[in-house]
Amino acid sequence: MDWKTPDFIKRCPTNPILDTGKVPYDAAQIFNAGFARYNGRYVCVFRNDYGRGKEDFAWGKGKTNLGLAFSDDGINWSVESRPCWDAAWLNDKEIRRIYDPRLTVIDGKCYICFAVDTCHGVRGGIAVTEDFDKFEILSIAVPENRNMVLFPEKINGLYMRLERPMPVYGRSAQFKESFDIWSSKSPDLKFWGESALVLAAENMPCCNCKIGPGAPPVKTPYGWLALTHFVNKVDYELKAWHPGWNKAYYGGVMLLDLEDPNKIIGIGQAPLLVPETDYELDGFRGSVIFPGGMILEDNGEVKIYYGAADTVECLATADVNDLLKFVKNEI
Ligand code: BMA
Repeated sequence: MDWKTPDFIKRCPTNPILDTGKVPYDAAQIFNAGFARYNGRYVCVFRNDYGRGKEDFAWGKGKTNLGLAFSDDGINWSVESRPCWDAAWLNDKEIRRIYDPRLTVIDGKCYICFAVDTCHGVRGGIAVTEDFDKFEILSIAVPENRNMVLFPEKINGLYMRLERPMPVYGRSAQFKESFDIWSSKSPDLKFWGESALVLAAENMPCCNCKIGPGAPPVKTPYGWLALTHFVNKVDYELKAWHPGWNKAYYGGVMLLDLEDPNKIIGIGQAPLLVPETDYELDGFRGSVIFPGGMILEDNGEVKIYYGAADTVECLATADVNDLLKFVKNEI
């Protein structure tokens, strides 16, 4: 597969913008973060895996908490002295780990979607915070579901999320891991319904496995820009600390109808982000790009944040007009 990241995507020259070197507590991998502009600053909540690393790789030893960082420009980050959230603080024996946070600001409050590993399956949670110190959990979906992202405003009177359930029984052997992107709606961010299939994995260009939402969608006059990730399984071992790793993750982008986001009105026919640099190709799981944040600046620059190789956090930028042309296959 010789796809290439399109030329209009510019990787930040100081990538990775966040790595363990910036974290003043136990940290082995910093990745799959959520981003927002909040109260005049950029804020980032990142996944921190610790307790095992490249040298002492062993299943079962690893732990995860969520870290917090602030920035004035969205590029240079300073990490707070302590993690901001940890499943251990919830005092709930069912919940083992929270990870892969996604941030959406709605009416002045910051909402955080996160994956939850529990003793009885993987679930998708939504919490709200105003200070990144106290988090109030609003809902946690039934298993198996994760990769949730919230739209930043109500649409036709209802909140809306994209999500990625993981159905195993209903699919044929050929599509066993072909998980799709769905949506649900809610009057209050607690009760969710009207679930609908938005994009089936087999309809995602360049993908032979599963897909999922990337960053919370961003509004443009032409539709909601929504980043995705998608997976290509290969029949050889990719460079990684994880023995036998064979799934390459790419970033993709689509455009959803403003009034009815279940309707896809444009989708990039090629990957938007292809793992190409050392920090994307080598790490815990090499060849992984996992977009989790997108910020549209007033000058039309779009900041795209992504976890790379499940090890570091990176930034790429693009002009919003190029992204809009890309989803319409005009470039
Ligand atoms: C997914 C999740 C992500 C991870 C990705 C690549 O299934 O576990 O957290 O980044 O795999 O390893």
